[in-house]
Amino acid sequence: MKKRVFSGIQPTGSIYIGNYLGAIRHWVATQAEFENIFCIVDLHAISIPQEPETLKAKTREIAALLLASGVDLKQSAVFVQSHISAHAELAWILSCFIPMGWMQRMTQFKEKSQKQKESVPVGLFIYPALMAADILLYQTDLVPVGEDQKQHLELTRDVARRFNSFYGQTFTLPEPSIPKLGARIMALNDPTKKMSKSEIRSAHAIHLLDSSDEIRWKIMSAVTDSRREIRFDASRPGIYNLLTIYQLFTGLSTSEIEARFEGKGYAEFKRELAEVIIESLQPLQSRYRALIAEANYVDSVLAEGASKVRSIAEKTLATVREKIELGTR
Ligand code: ATP
Ligand code: LTN
Repeated sequence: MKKRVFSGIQPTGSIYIGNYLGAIRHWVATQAEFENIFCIVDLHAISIPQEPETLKAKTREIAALLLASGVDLKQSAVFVQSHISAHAELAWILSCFIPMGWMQRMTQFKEKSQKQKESVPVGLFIYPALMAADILLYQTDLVPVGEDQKQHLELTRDVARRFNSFYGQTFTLPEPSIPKLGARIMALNDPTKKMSKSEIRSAHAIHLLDSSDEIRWKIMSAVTDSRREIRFDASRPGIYNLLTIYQLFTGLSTSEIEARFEGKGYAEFKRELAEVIIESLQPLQSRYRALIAEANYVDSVLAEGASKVRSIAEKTLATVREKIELGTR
């Protein structure tokens, strides 16, 4: 039996190369080995305010981008979180088994709530309970994510363990699968921060749908340092990040890359990096354009995805309800 993979992505902002290199590319690369479920997490997205029309458009956009990136519907199901109400129900139940202290330790919440203080929605605080529900509903073995999600995965395992110890074996304990390279792509305008969807400044991230000119401009204006040598040196975060991106797109080794740019300047390296990214994204972009023109097709893929996996989620939820003895039937 194949192991089951589950992962999620939010339909907010524009998908950028951090999401692609840290997550989506791995989903695609290993999909033949596993049984895969990929979820567009719109309930997570509304933990920060969303325009209804934008949310709808972004949900379709992400579905089309996943297909354009190579997600194969023969091997993987793609669906929208809110289409299966078991996610919200299990999230509530799990939130009753998660101590406040565990939630209060979540660094993503601390970072994201900093500016909002008292007006921060409760949903953003309990976001990890919903993520745990997503994963546990499908008896997931492996969760391929970027490094920023590691702590949420630990909480998921902790709550699964706690529930299992109260009620007997109910949930599979999921393992995180975090790539060795590319698990934390840094922002172009500030290489000390993670590249993020919530940051809208234009020189921050390269989006998968950026034009060639945008990509050239963003790479040329990426923050580096005043040194000259082009080396993989983690203490120089700007150039290190750009070299990592170059490596991930070309598949060359660190020594091959250092040799290639020996004696050359940052400008020359950046010019070549921009062309590598443009060329790598081009086939994806043209597949995307063809797919997004067929909104009905994309919607039907999502409807089919939900009908394919719904019974797995409902079975787990039924077991949970029985164990707790919720309701009388
Ligand atoms: P935000 O940055 O607003 O928090 P996000 O892009 O992190 O949003 P998602 O769209 O849900 O949120 O992320 C999808 C996947 O991309 C996750 O597995 C996440 O770990 C991964 N990811 C996000 N940012 C990066 C990054 N800078 N480097 C590597 N992987 C990333
Ligand atoms: N929290 C994740 C998105 C996400 C997810 C999931 C990832 C929601 N549910 C389940 C893996 C498994 C994020 O913000 N990147």
